[in-house]
Amino acid sequence: MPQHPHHQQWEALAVKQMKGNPISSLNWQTPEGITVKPLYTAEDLEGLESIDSLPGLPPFVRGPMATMYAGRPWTIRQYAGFSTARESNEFYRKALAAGQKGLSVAFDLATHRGYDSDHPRVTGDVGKAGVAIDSVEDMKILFDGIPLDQMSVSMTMNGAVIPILASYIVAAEEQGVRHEQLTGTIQNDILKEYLTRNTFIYPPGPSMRIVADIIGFCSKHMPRYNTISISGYHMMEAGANSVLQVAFTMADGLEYVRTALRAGMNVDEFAPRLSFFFGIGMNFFMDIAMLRAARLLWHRLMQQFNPRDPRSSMLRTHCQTSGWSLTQQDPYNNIIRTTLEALTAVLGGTQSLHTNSFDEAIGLPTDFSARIARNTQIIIQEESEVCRAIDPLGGSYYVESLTNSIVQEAQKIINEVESLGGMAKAIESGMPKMRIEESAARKQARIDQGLDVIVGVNKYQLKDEKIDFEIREVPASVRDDQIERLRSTRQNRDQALVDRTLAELTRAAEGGGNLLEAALPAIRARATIGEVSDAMEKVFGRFISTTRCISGAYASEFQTKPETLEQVRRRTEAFLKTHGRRPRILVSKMGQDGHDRGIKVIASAYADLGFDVDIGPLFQTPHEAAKMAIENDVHVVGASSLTAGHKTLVPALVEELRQQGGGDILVVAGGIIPPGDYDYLHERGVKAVFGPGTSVIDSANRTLDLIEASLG
Ligand code: DCA
Repeated sequence: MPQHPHHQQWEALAVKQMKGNPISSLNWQTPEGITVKPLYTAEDLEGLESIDSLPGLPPFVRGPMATMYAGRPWTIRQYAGFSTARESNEFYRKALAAGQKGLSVAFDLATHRGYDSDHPRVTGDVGKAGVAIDSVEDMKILFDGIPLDQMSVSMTMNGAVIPILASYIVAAEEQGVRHEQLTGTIQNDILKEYLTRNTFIYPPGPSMRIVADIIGFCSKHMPRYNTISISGYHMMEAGANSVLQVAFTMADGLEYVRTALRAGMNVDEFAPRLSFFFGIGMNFFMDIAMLRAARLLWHRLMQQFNPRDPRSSMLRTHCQTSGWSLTQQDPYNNIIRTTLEALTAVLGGTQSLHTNSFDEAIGLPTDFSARIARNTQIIIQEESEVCRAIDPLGGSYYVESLTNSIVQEAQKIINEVESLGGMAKAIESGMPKMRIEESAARKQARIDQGLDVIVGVNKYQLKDEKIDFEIREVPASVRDDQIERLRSTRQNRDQALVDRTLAELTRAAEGGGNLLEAALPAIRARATIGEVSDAMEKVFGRFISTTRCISGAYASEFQTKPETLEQVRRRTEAFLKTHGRRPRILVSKMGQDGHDRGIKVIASAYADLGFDVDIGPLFQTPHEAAKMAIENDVHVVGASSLTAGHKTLVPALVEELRQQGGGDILVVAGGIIPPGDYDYLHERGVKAVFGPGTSVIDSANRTLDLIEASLG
């Protein structure tokens, strides 16, 4: 396409307005490695693939449905769950009455990891970051008064996916709902757990068999049910930029397709019910383009399997606004961030959407904050009129060009993964994890230098920060309630039947039977989630991950303010001279919380700053963390908590250190900790609490102050 006839005129004017600086100085190099120019024109559309396609038709860039929101808007589906099944059920019913359209269940971490609420490893986790479910009795209460033949229910479950999906099916049976009537989605995406989220139970091999068994059972018996939600969200939250998110998610998808094909299924039997899940961050146009690029890529990648049904290569997705982009500082700003991110998802053509509550960097959403989050979507849907025209940004020079750039960049990474033998092998090699962690460390360095602006955090900070809204707290008594109900379930069941059905499940795990099918009789007999998980663990074992740490990424991104970095390095060097060794920190995650972006960033940045850093394995108990700290002779333990376990686990760590003879080891905490809990922690011996948004440089300096003060 020839240049615009007035291009030179524009250029002359622009150069003049820039006082002679070249226009290229306005180019922006994105974290994805894409160069964004200040102006896009028709020239940029030249040769672009599928610029002329239509919605509902391959390659689906403009949306999977022909009429998109003009015909039916996306599903308002808020991810929620906390405390007991009874409390969560009440919350769901209120939300549905107030305009929510689909359900999305958040389970607590004990359930995710296949532990009953009375297990000693989960004392700090029960009912905290989601609802506690111990058996089908809890599941029935969760959906009490919610007709499962009409309501589409998404369940975020990957580890204990067999007992949870079986409990859902049995709860529906006991409502009189047949399997084929069930509609909804099970996350069932185990690969990304090894990569980022860490709520796995078994090693990768048996876990992939579970995925295939679920796809197999549901394709046959639950034709309206989405058998997997292939998720990039957690990669984004762990630090992946948009290209990494889309590339690794597509590569995961390919791995699942191949697994199902290897299990003997025909591509058109299962592929139309694969679904996706993307995280949406603050780069408005980038993530609109990311969703459009994802649809194009999936269509392209699926052609190798020769699907006949067009729906087999049609990407449908759920989106969630970014939790990581929320700030604890000046938190009402989060409403605006979430609104922008929601609009991104909508303009990108999502099928279903969760909008975060503004208080999620501080604690669990309250009724008030959940209402605002829900209404954000309702207002976009019902007041803004954006639903009227399909893919309104189709044909935009910038968005189409960006879509194409993401396709190209992501395809390169997908090719790289394929050359390693697919995503399962790539994960074994550590490549995707390293890329994501590097991207996270670089982002942190840009924020700490003020290059990436976060209002209220590294710019326009409030002098006098007051948080005066209500925060929801889940009482520790929830665990007692669960334990009581577990006792009554165990008392009132036919134990011989439970034993027999569990033994049959173990046999299915050893042999080749479908695991979901084999779990159903055990769940009907009131076997608990923990017991069903154990019946398979006997054969599969429990997976233990190793935690590695990248180095150099934080420091190498830290170019604009090298003196701040050097100042901390000088301090750690001086410390080495004075004390004969470097300041040594153990970063630890206790309980079942697998969100490890924070500790990974801290670990690699502190190492770059001259600390000796030990990283504890995931899922430590306070006893184990204290033992490791003493054995490694560290000066300080940094405990990170993102899932509301801090009031139980961090004081328990201080106490364990004292009891095991390490009372001189300091404890600091970080993560999502409501400021109202700081005093509680300080009173129990925690020396400092670093909330979200604390610069790594500041936390390192304060940690050094504390260590030096304690050593006199
Ligand atoms: N015209 C006619 N029918 C339409 C239109 C339209 N414009 N748009 C959607 N529909 C139909 C769909 O085909 C679908 O029918 P089906 O069940 O027979 O396939 C139905 O309306 C529901 O729409 P859909 O787009 O599938 O929306 P959801 O049921 O909300 O499913 C999906 C979205 C992403 C596929 C699903 O996997 C999901 O809900 N994921 C959520 C995951 C989640 O919550 N994760 C939490 C972290």
